[in-house]
Amino acid sequence: EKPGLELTVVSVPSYACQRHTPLLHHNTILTDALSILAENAELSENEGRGVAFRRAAALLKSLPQEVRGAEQLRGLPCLGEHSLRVIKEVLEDGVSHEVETTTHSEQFKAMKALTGIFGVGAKTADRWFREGIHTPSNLQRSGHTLNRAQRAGVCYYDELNLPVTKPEAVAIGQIVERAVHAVLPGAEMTLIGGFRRGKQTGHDVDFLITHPDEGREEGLMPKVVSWLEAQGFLLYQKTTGNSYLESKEGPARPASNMDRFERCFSIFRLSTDNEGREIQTGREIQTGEGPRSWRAVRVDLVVSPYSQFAFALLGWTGSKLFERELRRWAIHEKAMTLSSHALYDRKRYLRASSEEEIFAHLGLEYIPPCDRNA
Ligand code: TTP
Ligand code: MN
Ligand code: MN
Ligand code: MN
Repeated sequence: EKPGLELTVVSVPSYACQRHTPLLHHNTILTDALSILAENAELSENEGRGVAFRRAAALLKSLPQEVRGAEQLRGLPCLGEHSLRVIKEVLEDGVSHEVETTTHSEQFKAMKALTGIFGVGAKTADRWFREGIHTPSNLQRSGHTLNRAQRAGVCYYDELNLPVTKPEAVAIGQIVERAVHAVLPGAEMTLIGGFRRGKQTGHDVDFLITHPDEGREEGLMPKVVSWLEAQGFLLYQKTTGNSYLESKEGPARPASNMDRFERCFSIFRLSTDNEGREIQTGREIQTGEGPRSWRAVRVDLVVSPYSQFAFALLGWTGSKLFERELRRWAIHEKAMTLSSHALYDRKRYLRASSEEEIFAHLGLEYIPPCDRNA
């Protein structure tokens, strides 16, 4: 055996929520390949296959060293037959034939382009693809009736596919904070999603809003939205009222993984120069009519009651795979149910006022947000 190829890992736990997964890791070439296959499976609505590739990629992201040979993978969990085959191919040849074929396939390219439109999911995109629609411009020419979200999605297509930078996220945060404080003094706002995990860019910016006096947060979203609209900050918004039931035994267990918080999916109009009160983000948007001094940014807002805040924070920080693994750990290893609202040990509601307490209830080591990049 060649020296120096031995990984210094003795054993790696099999759930992503048991591991530290930093943003920057040592196996990007392998995880990029597996992510393409995961994405393709998800776009083909093959969820199980998608999760298998995501789990394999997450395992590699958590390793302390670069994998140089397949022999180093012996005894590691989460690597299915298919993922192992792809990994070996990339290690030996530098590329995987399946990944190359996928990236160049007309269907994959079209599905990515179409689901890249805000308001378009895999089902709709697939229907359009079968009709010969492969791009947003094909769609515009097709004469299909689009809903309000999709019309905004097509209108701001290029900008919404431009990564949101950290300074832009900070600038949006300042606007949301002003809105929240203007309509409800004492309300608290927290950055969640990828930016809370330390990402330097994102596809959107996510915020969680709450108030220390339980009940004061009720009906907060429409007020925040009205304030933002009056100030001209919103290009699009869709607000959904909360739909959870609560009793003295705690919040009801949601039937699905979708949570039931009051929320708003929106598109912000963010100034990119110093004319507005927002900070300079140093970016000029090119349009058909020439440059302009603002850009469109996707923003998600969620409101939670104070008693559910820790669960909402944990549930909305991600990554999506980390969340899925937490719920899987809870059910399969602890016979508990975890949601963004609550944790139940069979019938018993387990209270928590911090993420640390939730990890403790679950019998897990605390993993900080920057290590949840599974
Ligand atoms: P996203 O904003 O989709 O993802 P992200 O912030 O991790 O990555 P990106 O930089 O691309 O934006 O979702 C953030 C978290 O919110 C994710 O962990 C899943 C959670 N979430 C819910 O719990 N319920 C929902 O309905 C949605 C849309 C997201
Ligand atoms: Mn080969
Ligand atoms: Mn996000
Ligand atoms: Mn989001």
